[in-house]
Amino acid sequence: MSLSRSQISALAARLHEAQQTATAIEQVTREFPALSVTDAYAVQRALRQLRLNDGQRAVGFKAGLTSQAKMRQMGISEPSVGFLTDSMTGVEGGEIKRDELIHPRVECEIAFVLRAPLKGPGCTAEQVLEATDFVLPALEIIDSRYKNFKFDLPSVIADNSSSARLVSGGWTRRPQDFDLRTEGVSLEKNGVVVETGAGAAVLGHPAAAAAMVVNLVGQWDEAVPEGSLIMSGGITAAVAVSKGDHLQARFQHLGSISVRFV
Ligand code: OOG
Ligand code: MG
Repeated sequence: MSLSRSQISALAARLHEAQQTATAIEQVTREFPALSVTDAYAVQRALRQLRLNDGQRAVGFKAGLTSQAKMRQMGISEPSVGFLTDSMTGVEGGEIKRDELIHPRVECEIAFVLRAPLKGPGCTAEQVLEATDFVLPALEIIDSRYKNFKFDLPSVIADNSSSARLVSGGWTRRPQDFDLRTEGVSLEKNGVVVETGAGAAVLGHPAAAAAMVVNLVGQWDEAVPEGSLIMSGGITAAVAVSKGDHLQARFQHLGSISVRFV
């Protein structure tokens, strides 16, 4: 680790404030060019602690940058992980306040809900499927706290992989009952299809992306608890949204979910 405890706390506090005030800041690697991925996850965990201290409840984890569409869009070729809290969850068919966010974007994901805890290293896609209670469709609303939505890998990890909001709904299904790899999805913005994709976009299988999450979290000796939500990463590229926009994802076997920005 190249950063001291107090530097890690200071960076976490800066990112926490940027999120709370919806104000874009410089990438953290501007000031700390040597910031490693390990340092960045230490900042992310300190940020999680700040949010838990504020009374938020941890609800799970998300994979970031698991699809080619996302890697190409962001210019980063390595996946990341972020934490999720209850304050990030929105209501299916509900509204999201645009002004609480800096420059929101929306992407389609498949989410897993665990009925048994999982711990890495060595977690496999098969183990994820076995430990899954059900899968459900989700829209993730990401919002980088960095100016111009631009970042390198350590910076985006410190910023909790751009996590901002998520909306899940549609139908809950057992992952054994259909093929998650060929599960198709289309994303409409104001009635126009703007993105399409299928489950295999995320590391070949959404369960492989979820296993990656478990293994990364396992690196700091943490298990993913029973009942956790694991978001397996954007299948499609993320779409920028403005006030008034209506976003709807239609999944082949998982139903549809929508959200409106107000
Ligand atoms: C980083 C977060 C990526 C995903 O699903 O790939 C992400 C970003 O693109 O801002 O959530
Ligand atoms: Mg995502």
